[in-house]
Amino acid sequence: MKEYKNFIDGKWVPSVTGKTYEDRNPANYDEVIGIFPQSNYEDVERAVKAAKKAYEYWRSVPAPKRGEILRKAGELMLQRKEELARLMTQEMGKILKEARGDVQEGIDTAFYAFGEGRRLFSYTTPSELPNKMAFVIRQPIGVWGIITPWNFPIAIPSWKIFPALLCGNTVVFKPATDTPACAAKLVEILAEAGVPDGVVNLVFGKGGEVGEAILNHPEIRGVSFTGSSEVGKRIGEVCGKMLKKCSLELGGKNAQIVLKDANLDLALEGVLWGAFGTTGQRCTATSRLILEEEIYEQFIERLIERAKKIKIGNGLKEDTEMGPLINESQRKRVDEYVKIGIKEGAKLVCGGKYYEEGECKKGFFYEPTIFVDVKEDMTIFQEEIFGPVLSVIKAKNFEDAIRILNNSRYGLSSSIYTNDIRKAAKAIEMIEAGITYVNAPTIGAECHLPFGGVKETGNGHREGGWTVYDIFSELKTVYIDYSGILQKAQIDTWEK
Ligand code: UN1
Repeated sequence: MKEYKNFIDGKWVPSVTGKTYEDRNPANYDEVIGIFPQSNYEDVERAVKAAKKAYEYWRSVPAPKRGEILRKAGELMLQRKEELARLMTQEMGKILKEARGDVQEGIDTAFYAFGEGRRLFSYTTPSELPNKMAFVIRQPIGVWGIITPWNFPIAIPSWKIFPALLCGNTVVFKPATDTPACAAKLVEILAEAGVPDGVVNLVFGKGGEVGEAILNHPEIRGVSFTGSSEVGKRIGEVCGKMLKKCSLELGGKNAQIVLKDANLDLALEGVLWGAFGTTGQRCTATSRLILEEEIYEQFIERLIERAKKIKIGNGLKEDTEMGPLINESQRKRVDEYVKIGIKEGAKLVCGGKYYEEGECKKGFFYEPTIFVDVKEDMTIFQEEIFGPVLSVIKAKNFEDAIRILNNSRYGLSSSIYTNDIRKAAKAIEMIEAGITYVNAPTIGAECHLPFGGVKETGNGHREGGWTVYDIFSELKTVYIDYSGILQKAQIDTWEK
């Protein structure tokens, strides 16, 4: 069994604690993927020290050269795409096709970062005084703490770490305890691509120990986190007190609206993919379906029929359509929400229980689950479940559908199916979310567009696109006075 180590200052080193834990396959918990360190604050201390030292050199490397290293990393990821995808499926359960997509999102992000190395644009603007120049440059911030979830174990670390590095920052990376092997592979690739020692440091362990140590470390100047709103609020609080830069990507309760004029076949494919893809474990997953009343009954009937046919199993098999949940505590959590849904009076019409056929007995499988006649005050309508549970609700008309969609404390992704261009445009204007899809499901964000949400989904940042470079850089305003005399802004005029 492979025993993994932390990666600090360019070397694989054991944790000072000597404590370890087993990383297991959620589709078959008899299968151990590897043994990983359970690090503590002392490991973080070493990692920060290395990152701080490396920062002095890395910040001076020209951005296009930093970009070339990331291009190399992207090429290595491309060469090892299949190997990475298989590891991901074994480690966290998503089906192979989706795991390949996850790796592809990392590759796209690497190549996008490579291109950005020759841009990193800022702006120039005229001065109010003659013979004086004014412009803005981007500078790195320092050492970043990167804390990532297990649901996109290559894509999410990539879309944080690559832009951080491109801007000249160094990082201490704490991946989710459920997906350490993918993180190790990613860091291995970065080192192989030529990222200098100390620029990327990887520390395995729990949020309560490693995460807290990163968060509270005075030398860590920024924290980027994707995960639950609960943890995000805690991170925001500490970063606020310590005046650290902080970018948070948190929960979602994404809805798909289907209007009566929509292409219903398309809308059906969309909701199945949005709700049950990645076993519902995406921040962008569709967890609410809002149907206009005229099509309510017929759409539900077709939805149930299709959802019952979804092939559940080990994601390594090419014909599997839905893998397991990430772990037993997550499965229990999903099941508790289902029980609450029943208790509060929603009608369970599909699934709602553990799936334990054949080999699946050994994994954390759960059936695709659908509730209908859901009401807006129900817990399953309001809270993020992070599993294959879809709540269906009836809307009186278009306006009512938008109102229902906006009745949420989250606002990440959203979708509307309609062929009425006026309604589509109005929906784009009125929906409170960071992302709106028209005639496409709530999932499927691309790396070169801003990604993030409103309300309790985040703190106003957008990862992806060039907006992520705003997160990982600081602006410096530069004035060059070549008049040879003392010129006073706001006081002198240009007239002689
Ligand atoms: C997430 O769920 O945390 O749009 C990220 C999507 C993916 C990214 C999801 N490209 O669903």
